[in-house]
Amino acid sequence: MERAVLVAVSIRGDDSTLSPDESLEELGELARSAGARVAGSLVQRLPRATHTYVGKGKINEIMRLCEERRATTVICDDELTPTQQRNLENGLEDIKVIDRTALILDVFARRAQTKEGRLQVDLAQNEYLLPRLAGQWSHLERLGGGIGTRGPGETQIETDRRLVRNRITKLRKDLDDVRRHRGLYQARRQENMISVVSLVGYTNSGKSTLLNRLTGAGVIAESRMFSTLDPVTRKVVPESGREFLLTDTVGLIQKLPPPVVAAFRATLEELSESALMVHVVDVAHANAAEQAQVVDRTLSDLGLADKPRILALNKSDLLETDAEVELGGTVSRLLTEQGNAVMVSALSGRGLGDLLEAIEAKLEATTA
Ligand SMILES: Nc1nc2c(ncn2[C@@H]2O[C@H](COP(=O)(O)OP(=O)(O)OP(=O)(O)O)[C@@H](O)[C@H]2O)c(=O)[nH]1
Ligand SMILES: [Mg+2]
Repeated sequence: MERAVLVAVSIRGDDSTLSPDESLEELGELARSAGARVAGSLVQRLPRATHTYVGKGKINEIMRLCEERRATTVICDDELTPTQQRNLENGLEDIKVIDRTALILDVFARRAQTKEGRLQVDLAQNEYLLPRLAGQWSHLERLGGGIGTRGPGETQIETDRRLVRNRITKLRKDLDDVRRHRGLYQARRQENMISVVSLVGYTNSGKSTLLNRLTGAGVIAESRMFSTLDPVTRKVVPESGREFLLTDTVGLIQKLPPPVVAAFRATLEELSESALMVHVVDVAHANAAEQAQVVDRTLSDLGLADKPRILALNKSDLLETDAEVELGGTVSRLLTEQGNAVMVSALSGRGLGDLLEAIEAKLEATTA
């Protein structure tokens, strides 16, 4: 198992949703989802961003920590610029340097199952790679200008870039084809006039578990991050009331890398075709409120702020056992701030009747 040291910097005045420690905790979960073992971690507060990601002096400290903990990999909690990546790699000698984006892409690559999912991840990986190709050949670029410097190095960069660009074009086209095919299904679905309800939420909040519980669909639900990458749709047949289709979606996360958003944009935008969104929140999570805020913001960015929405406060079974008093504040705030909130537990089944009723009522109101 790969042993990794996690590194985060906190730049004065940045307005991250999570504190550096909370963000590192999440990074640790991501690392474990990618099959790594967290051997140690380190946070540095800096007045401003640097070309080495951390401060110069910190590099030796990271080296020592890696030696002490027998770690071979350093994972940074932000997306590194190509320059930061190169400088950090030079400073850390034999230690592999990975940034948050590369880690998320790695987790995604492990999870993608359908053709569309694999194409999306492949596209995101290539988009991530393109601006970083130059860095890999920088030892030749650094020779400076003049005679003899337009040698094989530069040619190689050009060749590599062209190959990656061609691949990106091809992947975009393949994705379009896959989606057009799915679009046909959607058109048929709309002809049947059956409403589509989509589950949205932070990764690991319990969307797939809820889908399984309500529809008996065998969707993988695990305590790993990003277990769902591919939209799964199943029919829900309530004991009383109308049938509707329920769709699971990829989980969201803070600092979601731009290439990932770009690659998954079309899938996420399909949410606009659903009649209603159920925002699933893990109320038992210490950062439930922050996670809900990240989801709200992402949905707004996708132009979905006005889409009818119900808040499903999931994992309520854990509130009775864990520090309920402490969590109570967040929960009651979420409950009152957002009008349509229902306490549920996908695991125990608690509140699912109420959720179905709320969905029913909202569908009546929006499609009437
Ligand atoms: N205690 C408790 N655990 C739950 C509940 N709902 C889901 N879980 C657990 O939470 C973990 C994540 O559940 P998933 O359904 O995979 O979460 P998801 O939102 O689909 O996650 P991604 O697909 O990764 O975005 C699993 O271990 C579930 O068993 C619940 O109501 N109570
Ligand atoms: Mg899931």
